Amino acid sequence: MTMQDANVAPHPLRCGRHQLDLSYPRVMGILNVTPDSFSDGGRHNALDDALRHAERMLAEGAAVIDIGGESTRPGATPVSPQEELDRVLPVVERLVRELDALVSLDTSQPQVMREAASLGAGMINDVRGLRWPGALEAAAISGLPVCLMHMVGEPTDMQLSPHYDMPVEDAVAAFFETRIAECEAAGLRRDRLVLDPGFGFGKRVEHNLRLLNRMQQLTDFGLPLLVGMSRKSMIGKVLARPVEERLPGGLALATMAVERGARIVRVHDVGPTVDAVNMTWAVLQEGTDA
Ligand code: 7PJ
Repeated sequence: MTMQDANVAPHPLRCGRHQLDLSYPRVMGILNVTPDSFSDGGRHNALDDALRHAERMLAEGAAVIDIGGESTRPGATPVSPQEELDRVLPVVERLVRELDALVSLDTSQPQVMREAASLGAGMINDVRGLRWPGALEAAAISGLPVCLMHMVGEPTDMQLSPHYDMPVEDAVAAFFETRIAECEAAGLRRDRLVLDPGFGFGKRVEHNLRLLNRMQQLTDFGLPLLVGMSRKSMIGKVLARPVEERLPGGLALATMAVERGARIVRVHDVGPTVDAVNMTWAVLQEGTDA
């Protein structure tokens, strides 16, 4: 496959009242509303802070705001469904009403999916790929697009001893193959799916590097690819940088992901990533009529 093949424009995603044009790579801004979210240090817990932070990310060019109320950092303790609802729903409601933002929900809980959808959220982002009981049904009924992420294990144990019996990119592709079929069988149409290899979820640094390098083969599914590597430990491990010094590494990874076909890049640092992605895209489009 050539670079150009990976850049064939996928269909626009219908995200409730919004359309997400994926004919070029877009940036998704991360809005954590967890007390222990490692990258924001809990500073965005208050509703007003969250709103202001989202507003800034939108101004910097984020196409989507991804709200997460469950910490999925390695070793994190699970939150109760009620706690997650309490954290997340007021933020969804205000982002939709006051900013008319395209909101994505980073959740595995069917109840959160249902209530967020009824408040006007436009996308579901499930790191567990709709594997929790009731999640597949809730997502199917919502009518919203869903990001299916690959993860081995659970956040509590996934980084203890990640191991694959086959090349990691093949394991990820096999997971997508099965999961896409199961989604379709449950009435969730293929054209509502977005795929994410799940960097850092049950993967050693070698797995992450290999997966990124070979990610282009995942474009064979003909579905948009989303990647999340912002500030992750793969950068920390390669460069020996603490979390607040991982932006340059993250921009390099975002660039490589776009070159390999990613159409949504999920990051904390929206402004710098928008520039990196747009610059990469300009080079990739050189010589085409687009
Ligand atoms: C990801 C995510 C990711 C998708 C998180 C963090 C940990 N959702 N949620 N992909 N990571 N789709 O942001 O460091 O990689 S939470």
